[in-house]
Amino acid sequence: MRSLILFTVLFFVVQSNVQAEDGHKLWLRNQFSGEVNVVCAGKSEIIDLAKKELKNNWNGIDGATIQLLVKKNNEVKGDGFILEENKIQANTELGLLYGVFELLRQQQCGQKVNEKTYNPSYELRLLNHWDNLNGSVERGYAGASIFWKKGGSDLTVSDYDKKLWHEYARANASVGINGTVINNVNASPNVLKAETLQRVKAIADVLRPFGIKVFVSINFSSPALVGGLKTSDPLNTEVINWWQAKAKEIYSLIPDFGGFLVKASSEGQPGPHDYGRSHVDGANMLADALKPHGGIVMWRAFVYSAKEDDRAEQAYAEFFPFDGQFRDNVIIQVKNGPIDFMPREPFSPLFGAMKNTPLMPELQITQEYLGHSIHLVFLATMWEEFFKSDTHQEGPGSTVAKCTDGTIFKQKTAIAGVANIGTDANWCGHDFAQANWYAFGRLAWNNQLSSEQIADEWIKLTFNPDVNGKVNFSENWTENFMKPVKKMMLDSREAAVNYMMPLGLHHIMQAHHHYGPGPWWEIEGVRKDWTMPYYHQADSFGVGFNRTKTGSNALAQYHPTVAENFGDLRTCPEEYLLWFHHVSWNHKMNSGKTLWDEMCYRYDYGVQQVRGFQVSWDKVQNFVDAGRFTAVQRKLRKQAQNAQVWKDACLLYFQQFSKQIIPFDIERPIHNLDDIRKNDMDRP
Ligand code: GCW
Repeated sequence: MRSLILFTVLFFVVQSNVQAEDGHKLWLRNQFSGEVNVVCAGKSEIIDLAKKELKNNWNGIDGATIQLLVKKNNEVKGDGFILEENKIQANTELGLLYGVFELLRQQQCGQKVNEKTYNPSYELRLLNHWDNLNGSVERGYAGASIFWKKGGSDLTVSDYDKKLWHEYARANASVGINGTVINNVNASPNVLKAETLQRVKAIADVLRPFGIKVFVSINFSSPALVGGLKTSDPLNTEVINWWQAKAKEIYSLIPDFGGFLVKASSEGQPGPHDYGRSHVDGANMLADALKPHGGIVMWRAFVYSAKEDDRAEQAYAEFFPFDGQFRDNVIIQVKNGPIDFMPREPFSPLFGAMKNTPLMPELQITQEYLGHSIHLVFLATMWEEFFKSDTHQEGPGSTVAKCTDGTIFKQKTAIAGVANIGTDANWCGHDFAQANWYAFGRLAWNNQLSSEQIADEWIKLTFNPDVNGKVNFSENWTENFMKPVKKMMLDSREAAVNYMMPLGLHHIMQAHHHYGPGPWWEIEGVRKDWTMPYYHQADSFGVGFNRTKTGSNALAQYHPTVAENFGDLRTCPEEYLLWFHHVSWNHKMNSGKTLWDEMCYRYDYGVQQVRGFQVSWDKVQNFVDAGRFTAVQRKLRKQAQNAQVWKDACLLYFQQFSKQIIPFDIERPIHNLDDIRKNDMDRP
C-alpha cells in the first residue's frame, strides 16, 4: 500500500513537470535562485525590474554581492554596459537591465562571466507586427494577435492583456529589443482614431519599464479616410496640419512614442504617388510632424513600380535617386533581399549604395516563405550570411553589417524583424521558431554573433536539463542532446533551400498562402511579376532569370566588383546561379554534374536532410519533456511530407522543360504532378 502511495505521488510529481512545459516561458525558464545582494543607489521602475531579475534568477555564487551603477563612460554606447563579475555599469538604467539579463544568461549557460563592454550594433532594435486591428495576423502562424482583439470593436484592456504584454516585454528586453510596431504595415486608418490610441497608450504603458517604445504603422490616406479631409496630398496645408495635430495628440498620450512605419505606394497601399508626389514629399511631411516630439519615420522601400520591370530592380530604382533628400528623422527600411524574403536572396543593392540616407534592414522572423510554423528552420544562418555579404561600396570589407550599423556611415542605425508571435501558448507556433525571435534580438544587439553561438545559448536556455536545480550540462547531455540538436538547427535553413528553391531559384511557391510549391502558377490577366514562370523562366534550353547585361541588367545596381563577380557564370556563386543567369540544363556545375542532375540531387538531398532531422529528434526523446518532444516530432513529420511534395512537384515540373531523366540513384517521386496541382495538397 505504502509503495502504491509513493508511486502515485512520484507519478504526479513527474507528470506536473511534464505538463508545465508548454513552451510559454520561452528561453526564460530558469527556476533556481541562489542568494544575492544587490547594491544600487538609484530607484526607478527599471531598476526594480533589474533587481527582481537578479533575485529571482541568480545562478552565481550563493550570497554574492553585485553592484549596479549608472555612471557615464565614453566606451559605452547607447544602452550598452560594462560587465564585471560583481558589477554592472552603464550610462542608462536600461543599460543596467540589459547587463543583468546578459549576466544571468551567461550564468544559465554555465559560462564564466565574460568581463567586457557590451555595446549594441543598432540603436533601434524593433519588432514589426503585421497584426490587424481585427485580431488577425498577416503571415502569422501562431494564433491571433497579442495586441488586438477578434473583430476589432472591443478595445477594452483586461488584466490578461496586461499580463501577456508584460511577459512579451520582458522576453524582448532579455534580448535587447527596444521597440515594437504594433500593427500591420497594410495599415487600417482606424489605428489613429482617438479610441484606438487609448489602447496604444495602454500597451505603451506596460512596455515602457522594459525600455520598449511603441510605434504604429499608418495609412498614408488617413487624413481623408478618418480625418474628414478631401485629400491626403502631402503638400496640402490642411493635410500637413492634420498630421501635426495628430502627432500632438499621440504625444500627449504617449510622451515617448517612437514614430510611424509607412508602407506607401506599394501593393495597393495609398501613398504620395496617388497625389502626384514623391516618396521624399511623403516621408518628409510626416517627419516634420513628428520632429518636434522626437519621433521618427521608417519609410519602407518595399515597392513595386507600375511598370512590370524586373521586380528585383524596383526598390533601388525608386529610392536611389532620392539619396540625401530625406529629413534626418527618416530611415528607409529595406528588406534584406531585392525581392521578398525568399529562402535565399542576394543582399539588396541599396545597402551601401545610399550613402547619405540611413537605411535599416528589415528581416522576416515569421516564416512566410519558409514553411510557416510547421517547418523547423533556424534563420540565424541566413541572417549571418546577409550581414557578412560584402557590398564593396566603400572598398572590400564593406559588409552589409558595417554599412548599416554606423561603422562606415555615421548615421542613425536601426533594424527591424517581422515578428512570428501570436496567442499560441508557446508564442510562435513551433517550439523551435522561438529560436528565431531570440536570434533576431541577439543579432540586432550584436550583428557579429555567430549563428552557432546563438543556437548554443538558445538550446541551453530552452532545454535546460535541470529545471529544479542549478544548471548542470553533463557530458552526456552535451554529446547526445546539445550536439545533434544544434547541428539540426544549423543545417535547417540550407535544407529548406535545397528542397524548396536551390541554386538561386526563387519565387516559385504557391500563390497566396506561400507554403508549398507552385512553379506553374499563373493566371490570365495577372501582372507578370506576380506569376511564378516569370521568375524561373524555364524553357527547353535551361532555367533561371537573366539579370546580366543581356537580360534585365539588375546587376548594374551593385558595385562593379560585385556585379562582375555575380555576372560571370564562372565566378557567380552557385547558390545565386539561377538568380542572375539563365543557364543551360547541360551546364557543368562545380560537382561535375549537369545543372539538371545537380538540381535533382539538391532537391533530393533536402528531403533526406529533413528525414535526418527526424532521426536526430527521435534519438533525443529522453532529454525533452513529453509535451515539446511530441509537438516537434509531429511537425517534423509534416515537414518531411511537405519537403517531399516540393521535391516531386519541382522536379516533375521542370522535367517537362529539361526532358531529361531523374538520375537513377535518386528516390523516385511519390506524387503525380497533376495531383499536386489539382489538389493544392500541401495547403497547411
Ligand atoms: O511578402 C509580402 C507579403 C505581404 C506583405 C508584404 C510587405 C504585409 O506577402 O503579406 O504585406 O510582403 O512586406 O509589405
